[in-house]
Amino acid sequence: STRASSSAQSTPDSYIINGVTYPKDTYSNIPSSILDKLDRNLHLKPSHPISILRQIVEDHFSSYTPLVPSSAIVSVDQNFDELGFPPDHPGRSLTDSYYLNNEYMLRTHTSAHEVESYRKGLDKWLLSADVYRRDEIDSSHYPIFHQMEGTHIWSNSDLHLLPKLNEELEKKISNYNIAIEDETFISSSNPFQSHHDPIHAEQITKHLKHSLNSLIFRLFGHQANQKGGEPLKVRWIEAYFPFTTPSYEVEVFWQGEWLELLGCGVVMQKTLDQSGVSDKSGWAFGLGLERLSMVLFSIPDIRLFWTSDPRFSSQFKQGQITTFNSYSKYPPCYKDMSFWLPPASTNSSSDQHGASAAGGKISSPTHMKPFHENDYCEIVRDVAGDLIESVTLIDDFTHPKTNRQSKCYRLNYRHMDRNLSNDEVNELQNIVQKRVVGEMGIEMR
Ligand code: FA5
Ligand code: MG
Repeated sequence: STRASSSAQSTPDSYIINGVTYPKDTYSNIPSSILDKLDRNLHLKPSHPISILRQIVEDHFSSYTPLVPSSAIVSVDQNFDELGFPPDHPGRSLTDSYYLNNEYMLRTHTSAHEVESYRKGLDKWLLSADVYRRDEIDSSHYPIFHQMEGTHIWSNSDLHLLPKLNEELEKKISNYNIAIEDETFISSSNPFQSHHDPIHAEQITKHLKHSLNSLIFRLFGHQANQKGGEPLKVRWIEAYFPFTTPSYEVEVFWQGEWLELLGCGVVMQKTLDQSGVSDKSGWAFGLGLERLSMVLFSIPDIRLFWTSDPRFSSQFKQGQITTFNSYSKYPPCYKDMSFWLPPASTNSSSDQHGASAAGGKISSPTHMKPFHENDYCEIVRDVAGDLIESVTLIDDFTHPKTNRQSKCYRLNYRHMDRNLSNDEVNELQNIVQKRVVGEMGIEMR
């Protein structure tokens, strides 16, 4: 069975996870659908596509120490404060992250483990883990996904070695049929750190780019070469993270769209200072394993990673990137839901830890909370579990006289392993309706 070996329970007063009690407070917002999936560890099941990619990345960076943190629970300090997230960063809000209470949360990214890993004295490591974010629902978004963090730091007295290392990497990466677009430059919005000698900072940035391009060649090179002619398009763009500068994101062009694979940058001195390694400098990246798997294995729906259907699991072999053959899906069934928002509601949405710090105040857990799509989606997901395939806004209307706002969402249900009956779907839809009316103060149209 794929069942977790851990135990997670929610009582009215507390969460009890692997024997540890976390008292609930006004922050507590983890539904049972998420608790049930803690410690499923897809990234550690040898022939699961998420794990196959983890192993290939570990094999590529073979001199880096692989790390696996023991629990998805981290302190708010580890996930945000230590990394320099400002107090009003939107990623901290209750609509975007899962909190046990005001002190502990489910990590939203593997960067939460940077400080403790540097503290171990490791200069080169890779860390893979499940991460949790409240999010919309569609074929590429799921509230749990997997990241891999990688980093390389050097004693400042060794930075003079970098030009030689960079030359070797440049030689290695010159033979692949991949077109890399990089028009990024250093500017006041994406600067070197002031205490770094710009010559050293430039060499670290080069080593970062060469190392990741070489990983991308390793992952995509075979496919790009096979296609004959058409090079795979990869681009580097400037980004912002509170814990790196300069910062970048890497995207690949896939099925007509640019798909973001990873965020990265030169590690902020503050992170290294807190880790007790002030005399070191280097780079770090955070890679989304689902995104990469969907592209490399041609997996069309992110929920497939969680299925126990052997038609899925039997297709993958350790060490191999193969094309997934979609098996026939059972038919979908959709139902629309129209409702009026509570008065004076505003929309908000944000993802991405790189998002600018502007705007999102921590939402207070009171009844007159503004409508947020993530809250809506979470109730839908809590009721329908993996039977919900997508939730799409199909109409957004403001009454010209009363100024009241209404929305219509299309809820698309589908069972992965059998047909769903109309009665079954109606029943789910009714439960969703009751819960959103009761919990979100909205009114059905
Ligand atoms: C981060 O999480 C940073 N911690 C990355 C980082 C690490 C930057 C080290 C600098 C240094 P971001 O939120 O952009 O950044 O997520 C990183 C990657 O995770 C994305 O590029 C994407 O591949 C993946 N990802 C993000 N959100 C989702 C999602 N909802 N579903 C699937 N994959 C996602
Ligand atoms: Mg991003």
